[in-house]
Amino acid sequence: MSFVKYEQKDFVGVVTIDREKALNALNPEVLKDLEAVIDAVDLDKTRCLVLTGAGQKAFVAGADIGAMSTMTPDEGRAFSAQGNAVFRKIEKLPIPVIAAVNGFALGGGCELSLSCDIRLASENAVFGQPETGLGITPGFGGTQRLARTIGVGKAKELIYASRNMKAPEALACGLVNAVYPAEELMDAALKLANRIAGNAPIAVRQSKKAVNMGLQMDIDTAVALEPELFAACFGTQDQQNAMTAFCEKRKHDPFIN
Ligand code: CO8
Repeated sequence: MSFVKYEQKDFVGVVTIDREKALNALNPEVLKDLEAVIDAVDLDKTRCLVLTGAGQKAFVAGADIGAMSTMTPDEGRAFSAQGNAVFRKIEKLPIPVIAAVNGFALGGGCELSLSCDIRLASENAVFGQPETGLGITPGFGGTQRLARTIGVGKAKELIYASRNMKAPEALACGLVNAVYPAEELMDAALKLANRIAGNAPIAVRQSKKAVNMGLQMDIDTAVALEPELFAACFGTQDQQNAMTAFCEKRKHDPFIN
């Protein structure tokens, strides 16, 4: 039995962390299942993923505290490395990933959402890095991605003080793009995913690559990268069909590449 479910809905894949009794907390087995599901995504027929948690209460309430409570430093290092490897794999997927944050996204849960391209939240979502209150640092990328996403000062405050924030504050600081009533979240996430899936797949992938790679470079190197990724779109059937359709003032055909 896997703790992570996958459902294909046309060009969109829905990944659900399914360990509801423990509020979808991540232990090594759940991380292993998540990695297996991500590895199995058919990138020829999937253009966007939505990642969520099972149930009404939690996206992911963190790494499994019970499992961590008896870890030695070496075991802690291995667990941190395992989570970081899986989350980096999600971040580096060629297709966009939307986190539909349907409740608690604490510790490893907040970090998992940060490895996604876009976060949408339900009104009952709660974000935070409570690790210092448990005697540890964030260990699945939180010290890095939270600061890059919401700014250094705010990230340090949340981490040092182990202070959680509710959906409106997460929206105000740019951690999430939008907040919805819980019952509308999944529809909103699928609508956005389908809109992304309706655009030219190669162009979307090149755009993701440009933003993510560019953020790790100095601005001169980054703006030199952009023409390369831009150029790679020319000559695709999608580019030719869409631009010809525009010039001929007609609706373009569905994107195919
Ligand atoms: N780990 C294990 N079990 C959990 C976790 C968790 N993180 N969160 C919830 N659960 C379990 C509870 O133990 C409980 O199980 P049971 O029914 O068997 O007692 C069940 O889920 C339901 O939880 P609650 O009864 O506590 O539900 P409440 O609605 O009362 O509270 C909260 C919900 C506020 C989310 C509460 O459960 C909570 O505070 N959970 C812990 C949140 C937390 O601190 N998360 C951060 C963990 S640290 C982390 O994520 C580090 C990541 C990096 C790791 C690096 C590797 C070394």
